[in-house]
Amino acid sequence: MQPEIIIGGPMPDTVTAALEAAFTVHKLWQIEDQDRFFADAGRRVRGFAANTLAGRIDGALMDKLPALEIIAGFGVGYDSIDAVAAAKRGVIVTNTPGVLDDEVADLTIGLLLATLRQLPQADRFVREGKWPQGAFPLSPTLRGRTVGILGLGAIGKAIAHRLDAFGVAVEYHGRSRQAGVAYTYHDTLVGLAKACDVLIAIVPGTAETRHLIDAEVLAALGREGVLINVARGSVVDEAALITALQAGTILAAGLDVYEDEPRVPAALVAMANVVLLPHIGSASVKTRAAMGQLMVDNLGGWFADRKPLTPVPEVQHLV
Ligand code: NAP
Ligand code: 8YV
Repeated sequence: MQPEIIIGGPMPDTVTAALEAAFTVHKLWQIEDQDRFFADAGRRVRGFAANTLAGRIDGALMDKLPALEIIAGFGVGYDSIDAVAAAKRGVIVTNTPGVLDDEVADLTIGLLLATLRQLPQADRFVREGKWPQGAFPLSPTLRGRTVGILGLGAIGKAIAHRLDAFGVAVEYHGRSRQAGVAYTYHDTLVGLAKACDVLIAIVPGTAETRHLIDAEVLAALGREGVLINVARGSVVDEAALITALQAGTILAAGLDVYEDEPRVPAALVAMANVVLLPHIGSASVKTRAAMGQLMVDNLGGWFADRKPLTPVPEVQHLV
């Protein structure tokens, strides 16, 4: 008998098909009477394929699934899964590190250039037929800037590597100095923000990183400063960001993530100096397929011989 699993939210068709081929699948968002489901079929569910963007998986939900053994996340960030609650219940949590680093780094560079050179605004200018009336205004530039990276982990390093080719200085802040990199390390985020005029956030969304980028950090970034957030919305105090953008305390922002996705504050939508993306850092067909395959392999590895490929740190002692 195939193990029974829940899929927490819609995933690419190929990923859903791979899950359906290997497991007996329940699609949580399609179940009308969830109380009845949890009292009946839910008691047989051994695995959970978790879409990061489809709601939080907390201890209360785990308690409704007494046979649950593994929660396999579809993404590297697992802030939507309470991994500590899972570990307490002996439930494995896995994520999909590594297979999306280059894709997210590419997107970050694209968002940075789009924000500085105002590419979406220029596109709108052409489409709205404004070009015959005069040239598009001159934009800010990446030239001569110093880029600060908050979180020089796997993706942060891939971003830094790309920035090397652009000939700009890279500095960073994180919990600790990274071995084997020549970039200047700052032991405070305010110190990094003072030293740079672009700040890229690519840390996990945790209690410790919540609102790390606040009014003080934005003020330190300065009037020519540009914020790029491809981490999690929670890392930035969005109200402070809106105030800073409106007051001209910083120059511009490029955002892929928000505090209350998929809701984006109207104040951000109204601003001309902000580029807004709908959380698409890893969202190419190829990379989402690779993430999906790793998630399926984590589930398969666990059910075959209790060997998931990429368990998250909080549960590694369970493997
Ligand atoms: P990673 O390799 O684990 O790197 C994370 C980095 O953040 C590490 O250098 C870590 O420091 C640092 N960090 C962690 N907590 C910190 C804290 N409290 N203060 C300062 N620095 C801290 O993770 P990754 O694969 O690069 O991914 C990073 C995050 O990007 C994910 O968790 C996810 O939230 C986000 N992400 C977003 C998208 C998107 O679509 N926009 C796509 C993928 C990932 P240490 O070296 O000391 O551990
Ligand atoms: C995905 C992400 O949007 O990997 C992450 O942490 O944020 C993205 O790759 C998300 O995981 C889709 O579920």
